[in-house]
Amino acid sequence: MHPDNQSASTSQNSGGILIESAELRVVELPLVTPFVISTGTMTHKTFPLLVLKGEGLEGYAEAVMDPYPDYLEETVAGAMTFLRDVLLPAVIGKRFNTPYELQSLLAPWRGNHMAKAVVEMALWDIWSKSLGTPLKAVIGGVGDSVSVGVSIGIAPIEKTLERVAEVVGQGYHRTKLKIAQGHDIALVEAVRNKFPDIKLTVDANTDYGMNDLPILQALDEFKLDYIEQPLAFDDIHDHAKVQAALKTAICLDESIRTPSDARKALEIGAARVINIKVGRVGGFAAARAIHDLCAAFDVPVWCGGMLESGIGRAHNIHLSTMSNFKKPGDTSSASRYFERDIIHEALEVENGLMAVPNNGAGIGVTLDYDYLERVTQHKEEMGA
Ligand code: OSB
Ligand code: MG
Repeated sequence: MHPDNQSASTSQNSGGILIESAELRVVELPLVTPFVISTGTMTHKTFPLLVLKGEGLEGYAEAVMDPYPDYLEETVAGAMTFLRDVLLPAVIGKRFNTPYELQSLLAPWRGNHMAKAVVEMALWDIWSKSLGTPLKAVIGGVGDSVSVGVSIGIAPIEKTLERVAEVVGQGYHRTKLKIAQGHDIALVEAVRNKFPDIKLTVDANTDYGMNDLPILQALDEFKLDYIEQPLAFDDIHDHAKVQAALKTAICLDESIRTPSDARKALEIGAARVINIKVGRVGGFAAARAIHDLCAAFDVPVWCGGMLESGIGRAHNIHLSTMSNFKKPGDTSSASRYFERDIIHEALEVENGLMAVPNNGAGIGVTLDYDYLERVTQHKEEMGA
């Protein structure tokens, strides 16, 4: 068990990891196909990438905010400022006996869970490397592979049917359809008619309101495993009303940014499934707390994705090895998104299973610095 939160020590005692310097980049990778959800279209994946360095080791993480606030409020530019001016100076030169010691340095700052997460996740990576241990072992996960599904972006019905046939043929364990106003009942009906037995879910990315209850009740007839985030990103309360009106489980994504959000949602019955994105909730400490809370409420969780490169994908896969990740996660093959990834290892799914990367300790993948340089838009070094 972890010790209580304490201020990070700068003393030179052995044990733990001394963070000596950091490298912060903005990376942009072209997507193989544009990804369309109710809030907009992505053609590129643009993200802050952080390398923490110390004692000859490197810890990696990527942040999941978008350039503009369309999924949640954080932005890449805001995160870069907060990381450069505040969070990284607080971390560089400090020794961490456990990643939990970071919490007291993050606590004074409001929100910005995605920016906090990138520091926290890189610290877990370098810390588990300092122990010579895979990340999954230090977060309490087990197993060599995790169950995976696919998230299918918004497209015409015929195109969607082709995509579903493809991913079902590839053996993915669950198919999630992105829905939006005007792209919902007929789409789900067509997919369900053609694939009567697949594990099927929908994700509205907040496109509906309480007035749309009839649409959600129509979707209730298609044996969906869950309906993800139908209502506003900052709403928990009304999701409880919708959940009470449906047989199908509601799954919350955007609305859960903290363990306290999860507790409130569980207490009022706003969701019967929760999507945990470690990059959305502020890191592994919060992800583990939400995971455990959900288990106590007998609510299964699954690992969401944000079209991450191999670095974020590796973190997500390790997270998914924890026991209450009982539903397939969105850690599908990297090649579905990117022609070329920024890591050396290929993260590819076989028969619906993604192997937990194990090329060394920590997240078990290695940065391809040659390619990374080519896709880096901006780079700064601190403390070197
Ligand atoms: O809601 O899960 C979401 C991608 C961008 C923004 C939000 C979401 C998604 C996905 C993609 O569903 C999942 C993936 O990484 O494959
Ligand atoms: Mg979602």
